[in-house]
Amino acid sequence: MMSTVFSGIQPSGTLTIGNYIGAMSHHVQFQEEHDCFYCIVDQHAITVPQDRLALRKNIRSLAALYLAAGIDPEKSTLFIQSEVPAHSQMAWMMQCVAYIGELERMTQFKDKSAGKEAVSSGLLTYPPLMSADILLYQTELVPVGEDQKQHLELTRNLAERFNRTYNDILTIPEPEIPDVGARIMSLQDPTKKMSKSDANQKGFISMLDEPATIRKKIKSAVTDSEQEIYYDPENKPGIANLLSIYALSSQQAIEDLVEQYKDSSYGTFKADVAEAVVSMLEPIQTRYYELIDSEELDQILDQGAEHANRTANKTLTKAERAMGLGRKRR
Ligand code: ATP
Ligand code: LTN
Repeated sequence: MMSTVFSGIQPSGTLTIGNYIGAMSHHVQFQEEHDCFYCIVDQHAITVPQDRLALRKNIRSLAALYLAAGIDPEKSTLFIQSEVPAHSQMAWMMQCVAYIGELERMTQFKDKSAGKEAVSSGLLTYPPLMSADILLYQTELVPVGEDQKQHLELTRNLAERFNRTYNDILTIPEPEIPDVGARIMSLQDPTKKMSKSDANQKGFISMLDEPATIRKKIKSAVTDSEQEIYYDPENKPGIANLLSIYALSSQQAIEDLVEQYKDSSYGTFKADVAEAVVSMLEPIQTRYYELIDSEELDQILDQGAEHANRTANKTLTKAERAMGLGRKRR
């Protein structure tokens, strides 16, 4: 059955292969069966300090990457969050539905604010904005990585609370979390998730890294002192992570790879993991460089914003009415 799908990615740096394997590749598959909205969430990115020129560049780069990875503007709506004002309008309303206590309990807030002195209030109210993103489109499915599960749970609670308190107008969304690849880990610390904002460049592979860089980063990935290749995320997180990356880059099963490499050294194995990643990224990078400075990219984003505005404003109007904002319209 065709469902409405919504997902967002922050333009906070060049996407990593974790973002691609855990999120973007699924977004591409979803558009074949569903009505999809994919949003570049620039307003989420400013919850932590951003350099304005870098942010501009990252927004455009993310849009080009989405398209290069296979998002088809004929099938999906690709747009920039700040170009659809309904997101911040609805976010304010969701902030008034959310309790401070439940926002303070979010793991992402705790992680990103820990030990910092100047924590923006936007970092705390980030989840109501994410809820607004999702709820404006009457979304049924939200494909995300494991780390976003808690925000999805909160979104469901806020939507139910809104419906109970005001009027039953919001669709309750379901998370869609892939079983394998939902959590690609850092190459330097395989107990931490791979993250594009990691200060240590060696921890992640960016989707735009050159083949030589990819080979170097995988070669220096932290593993263990054993010399045997098998899948055990608990005790061998480094090797398990490389096995996942290999499996998902080359569309093979982890068991088959384990069988194939049971007598190989870590060195041989790592070299092959690197080649699998290089081949996965090659066609995406080629298309990316064709798009990045093109007018076609702007046209697609203009069209996306127009369609998103039309759709989002319908829910926004209903929600404002349900809460009693503004004047009664005839
Ligand atoms: P940041 O480092 O800026 O916090 P991030 O790299 O964690 O960002 P997001 O923009 O927060 O990425 O996430 C985009 C999407 O990618 C989300 O759906 C998220 O769940 C998914 N994702 C992020 N990191 C990983 C990972 N290491 N493995 C699998 N999926 C991931
Ligand atoms: N919080 C998400 C990004 C995000 C999102 C969304 C994901 C913002 N709005 C709506 C799915 C649906 C993140 O940091 N990965």
